[in-house]
Amino acid sequence: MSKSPMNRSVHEADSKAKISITGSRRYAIYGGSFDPIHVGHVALAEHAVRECGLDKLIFMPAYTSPFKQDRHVTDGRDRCGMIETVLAQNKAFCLSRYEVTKAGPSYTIETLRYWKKLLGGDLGFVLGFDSVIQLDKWYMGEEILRDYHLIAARRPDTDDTEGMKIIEGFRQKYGSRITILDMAPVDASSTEIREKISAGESVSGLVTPGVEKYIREHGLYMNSELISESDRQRLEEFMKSNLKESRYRHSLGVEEMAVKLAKLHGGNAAKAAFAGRYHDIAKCFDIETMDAYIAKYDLPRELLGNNALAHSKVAAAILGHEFGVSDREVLDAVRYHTTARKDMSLLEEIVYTADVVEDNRTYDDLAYYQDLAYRDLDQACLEILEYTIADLAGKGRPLDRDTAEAKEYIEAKLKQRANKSSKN
Ligand code: DGI
Ligand code: FE
Ligand code: FE
Repeated sequence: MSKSPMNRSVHEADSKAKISITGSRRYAIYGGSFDPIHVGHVALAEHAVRECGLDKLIFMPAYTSPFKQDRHVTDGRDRCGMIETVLAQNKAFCLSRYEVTKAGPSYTIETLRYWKKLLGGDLGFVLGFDSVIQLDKWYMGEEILRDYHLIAARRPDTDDTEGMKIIEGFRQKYGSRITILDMAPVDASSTEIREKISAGESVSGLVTPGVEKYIREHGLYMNSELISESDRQRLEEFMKSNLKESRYRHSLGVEEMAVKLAKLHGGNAAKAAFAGRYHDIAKCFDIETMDAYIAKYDLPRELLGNNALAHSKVAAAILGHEFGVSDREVLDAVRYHTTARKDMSLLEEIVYTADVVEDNRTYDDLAYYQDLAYRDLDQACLEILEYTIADLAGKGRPLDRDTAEAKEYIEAKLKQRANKSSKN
């Protein structure tokens, strides 16, 4: 480790990533795409800090090209945002936006050189065992092997005789300093986590609760077949800037409930999540804005001045026209979430019901309706329709034809079900 006296601060593009450097200290860089950071990353980081006596372990999320075609790309700001939620876990943890803000791919050696110069003296580099034994094939790999303290995570359950020979070779040839960290594999992978979220499955245990909350609040890793990553980001911003806090919370509540109902009743959880999350994006428009959209998208004139009925039609039009959503089922689930309609799909029933029984609702019978929705979705739909129809009548408001027809449809459906089961 360096003996040179150091006392300065490093300011990066983002002032949050300020790292104070005083005295002779041990630092290491831990690079990766962290998309998302998961419990395996955190466990390895903790282990490296402990075993190598690190004063700072710098998470260095890598730049990813926004033009990558093979899969979604998560914005560097979000990958950093997730890492920020785990920093409190260990006082040695810190985050650098050096690579993500460089707006272009970096060679590892460039990052290492930059930080070695900045921090002075010795610098560690955390990576997997499989990567270490390949290092001589990397760009400027010999320099990495010569000048940096390599911290390699090794799974204790694999045969690494060959790997250890290579490492011994590196030690002799380059004088490499390589610390092997034996680590029981933590069963988490970023790919698996992305897939689970996109399928509406839980990732608790695979990421920390803070990361889970971040992912949920930012709508990360939602079904990439429904919307491109850049459209999704714009849509999130659109939703946040157009909804009041309570309506935003309701939307996340509907998403959560729709996923739950989809799982209970065999629906598509990813579509349920998407439609649930964005069903009310037009709910808080003022009359002028709503009417402008009705005109713009040539929606029925009778919706003019009627925000209660217009907001679902306008939301579907906006999702389709402005955010490239083309999935018919999803658009219909949003379009008919207020009125329901005859021949409604399973997804439409799910979103219609979830809207009314999500956890943030406060009416007296919430528990009753939730329980009903879990047990019998058709029956829940029917009872919600009956309640709505009575409520509208009580207030002297006109009943929409779709609502009336939806009630008849569900009644017939329930009758058919009863007939079938009595025959069996
Ligand atoms: O947007 P939310 O508040 O979450 O819920 P929602 O989309 O179901 O909207 C509820 C409003 O819609 C409420 O004011 C009643 C109104 N509504 C529902 N069905 C009908 C209706 N209004 C009329 N005029 N006719 C209907 O059939
Ligand atoms: Fe609504
Ligand atoms: Fe709603």
